[in-house]
Amino acid sequence: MSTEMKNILVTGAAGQIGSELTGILRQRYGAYNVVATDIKEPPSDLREAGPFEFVDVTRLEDLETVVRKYRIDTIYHLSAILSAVGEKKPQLAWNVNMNGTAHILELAREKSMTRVFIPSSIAVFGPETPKNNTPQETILLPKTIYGVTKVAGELLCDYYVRRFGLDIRGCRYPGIISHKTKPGGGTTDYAVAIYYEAVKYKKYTCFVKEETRLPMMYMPDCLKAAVDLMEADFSRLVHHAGFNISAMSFTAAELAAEIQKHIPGFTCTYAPDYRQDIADTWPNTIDDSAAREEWEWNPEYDLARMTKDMLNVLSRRFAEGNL
Ligand code: AKB
Repeated sequence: MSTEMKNILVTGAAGQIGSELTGILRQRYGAYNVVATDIKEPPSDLREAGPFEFVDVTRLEDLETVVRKYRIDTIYHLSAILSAVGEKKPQLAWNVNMNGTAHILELAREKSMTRVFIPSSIAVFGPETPKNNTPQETILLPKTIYGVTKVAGELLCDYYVRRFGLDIRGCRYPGIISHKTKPGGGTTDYAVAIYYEAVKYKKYTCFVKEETRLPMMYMPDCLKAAVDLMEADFSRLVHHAGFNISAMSFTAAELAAEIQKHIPGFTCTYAPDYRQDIADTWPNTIDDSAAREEWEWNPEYDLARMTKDMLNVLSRRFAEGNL
């Protein structure tokens, strides 16, 4: 099996992570070697800078066609239904998350692919998991369908590594904060929406309580995790599909207070909804020592640095009439 990543496929390329990771991969590995795919229309920069194909990951034949056409040897599988939408549409979450992952893994096996990245999430944890400094090896009893599919996905990935000798990698992303593409249907989405609303209206109604503390990460670190993990030396990896990774952790009130340092008139009120129940089952902070040891994971952004950057970018776009 080759160890080179030559022809790369990205699923979910129009989503929050995909819309930025595709660009990074194109810079690193060549624009025409990275095929962006999604079920929905991509941003124009993604379509113009390299190949794009419409693919529904629940349809194996869609994936097979693209894999054959571009001789794909590496996949970044980002398509997923997140936690909040998953609770509204559990059958859809099961179909997209489980069948999508199973299709990717089977294609990787059939075509003896070089490497596959399938991200997991802090949603694999549940109320029985230790909440602080959550260990790498711990109780995985999620209460959301999204979490159920992520635990099953991790187990399936590890099975393919053990049983078929494939190279499948993944990390448990916390809430991801970014300014290019808004997240779709997650519990941690308030930590993105608050920045947009602060810049536009100087006020925000948050759908979790002020004392809700969750692990979060800024997009540059999220992208770095995907690239660093995929470029890590396989022989050093003890874990494969479910690396804990951590960058920062804050309560909704701490986030609002950080924004107030830049926008003094900003006010945040709290009106918890069904997403509070999901947030309450997830950890406060994560122990990511395995990722630090096995592939030198090292995040760069904390709450202060991220907030400065988010507000700079969004304020500029607002001033240009572009928000
Ligand atoms: C969600 O909130 O569902 C996601 C996640 C933590 O995986 N952002």
